[in-house]
Amino acid sequence: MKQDFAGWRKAVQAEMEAVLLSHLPPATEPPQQLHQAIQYAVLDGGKRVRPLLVFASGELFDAPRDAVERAACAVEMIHAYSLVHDDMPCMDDDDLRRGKPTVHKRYDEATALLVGDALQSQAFEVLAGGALEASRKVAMLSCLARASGSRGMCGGQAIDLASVGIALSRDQLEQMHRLKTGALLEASVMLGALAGKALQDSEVSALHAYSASVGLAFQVVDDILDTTADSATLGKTAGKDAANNKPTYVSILGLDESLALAEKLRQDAHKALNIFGDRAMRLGELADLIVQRTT
Ligand code: GRG
Repeated sequence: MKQDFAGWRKAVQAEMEAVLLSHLPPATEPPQQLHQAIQYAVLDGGKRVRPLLVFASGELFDAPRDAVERAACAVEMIHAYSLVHDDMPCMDDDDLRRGKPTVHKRYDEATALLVGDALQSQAFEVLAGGALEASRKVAMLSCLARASGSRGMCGGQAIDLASVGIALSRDQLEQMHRLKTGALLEASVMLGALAGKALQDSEVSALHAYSASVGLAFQVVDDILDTTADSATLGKTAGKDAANNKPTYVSILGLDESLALAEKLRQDAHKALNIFGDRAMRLGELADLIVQRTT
């Protein structure tokens, strides 16, 4: 019998904690402060949504466990680096992340910069390792590089920084989020699949449609939680978007329409998975989690 979703999620999260630790330099290795700060940024925190997506699509395509773990580590390392840099004074200037002081507050700004830089390199080193055939690794490296660069997450962040106080249209807001948040979530789904058996074009299209819906849903829900939840629950400063005069789904559509949009995107994600039948159950459950989450 299949494990229930809560049990599966807990098991993957626990596995990720151990695997991330094994792929990070020991905190005792010089330069100790940098290595301690890297572990502080990555371990013991976060929902691990991206690794869960990698595991779910890896299981759907029968990918070897080591390749799934490596891909999940790589994407979580890129995500952790982005949070460390995003929190710095030159960007969002935040004191709280994952319920703890941000890296530049706990250590210092130079360390935070280096933590992000080192995590980005470490992500690609982990992805390049392991026993998977070279052509698959190249496809996966290229997928993650594209998703995290200026045509993906970094590009989205640049648009975000330039949009403070500006009235973005709904289309412009969507484009920003597709890059800033959606690109890495989509890469998570694709990396799990690329680590497994060869994909048919129809399967690639279905995964793209699924990821586009969950990627956007993730951000719509993030905007909703920013206005409805408190900092203690979120583990990060709530209400920042409004305080910083940043356009959000809630500011453009209002709360009720944003909730309805998140629900529509959840249903779209499920529809995209139809071609896989029951085998895509975990990806379906993750779409539900992404929309129904409270943190
Ligand atoms: C600095 C290059 C660079 C990029 C930063 C992702 C990002 C781009 C900034 C994060 C700012 C932010 C709060 C974006 C909203 C969506 C988001 C990525 C939230 C954080 O992700 P979660 O909720 O975090 O998955 P945890 O801590 O659970 O891993």
